Amino acid sequence: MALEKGLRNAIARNELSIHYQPQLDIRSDKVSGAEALLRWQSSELGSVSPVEFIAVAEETGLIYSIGEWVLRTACTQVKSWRDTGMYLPKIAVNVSVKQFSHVGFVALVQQVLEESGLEPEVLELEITESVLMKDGDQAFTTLNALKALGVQLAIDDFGTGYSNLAYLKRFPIDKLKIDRAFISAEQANKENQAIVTAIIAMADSLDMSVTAEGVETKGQLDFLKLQQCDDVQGFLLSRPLPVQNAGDFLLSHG
Ligand code: G
Ligand code: G
Ligand code: NA
Repeated sequence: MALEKGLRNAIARNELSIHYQPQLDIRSDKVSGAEALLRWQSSELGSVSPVEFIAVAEETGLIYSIGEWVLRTACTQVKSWRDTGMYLPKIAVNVSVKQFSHVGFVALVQQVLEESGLEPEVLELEITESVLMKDGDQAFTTLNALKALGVQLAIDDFGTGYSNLAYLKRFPIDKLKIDRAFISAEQANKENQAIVTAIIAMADSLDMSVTAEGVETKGQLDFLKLQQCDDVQGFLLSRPLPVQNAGDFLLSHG
């Protein structure tokens, strides 16, 4: 299969890159972090969406080397930004189900933190609810080991899965990222607004912070501010940016 073959060589051929999407602390109006989003510019297939190739990487096991590359590249880049005085308090890195479940994952995170010199609290790992559902006891052990390293833990795409209050409180989670389906302008309605309000209240009672994804309009931002949402991410602030542009963004928003 062309995709798998191309993906196998993508790292060696320097075809992978990371785009950084800034996040804003609503209260202080300051940059609070960025999410690392993987990009693949294939010599044969052109630009391929992560939605497509992450699935293939999971099936083939290529996710281990690709995930390691993302973690190392993002941590090294952010350490370098911080060392040169650019303000970026946090870098969020996506972790796939398979990557998270791998026995060597915690050791890998520890190794990358040591090698890059990045302060552990600056790294935020984004996992999906399915990670918690797959094997709750294993997830519990791994999440606690990651917390012991000092990293931050976020649940991605929150609201789309099965998580409930009783279930979530068992795990050492620092943040919920509300799925952009609930924020989206096309789906602006009372039901979605009620879900957002409920998620924020729930997170607050569990001492978790909340980031809203996919914020595209001032109206959405105003609503989230009123609901006391902590952070926002979305096209209103910025699209995901190539590394050079992300650096420029940080310089002009520091
Ligand atoms: O930015 P964008 O449309 O391309 O991202 C699409 C999806 O790909 C998102 O759901 C995002 O979480 C996922 N994704 C992007 N980068 C990574 C990555 O480094 N690892 C994993 N596992 N998923 C990623
Ligand atoms: O949370 P996840 O990693 O699944 O989401 C990241 C995805 O969301 C990426 O594909 C990114 O490009 C996309 N994205 C980021 N901000 C916005 C936005 O404001 N609107 C829309 N439609 N997509 C966004
Ligand atoms: Na994500």
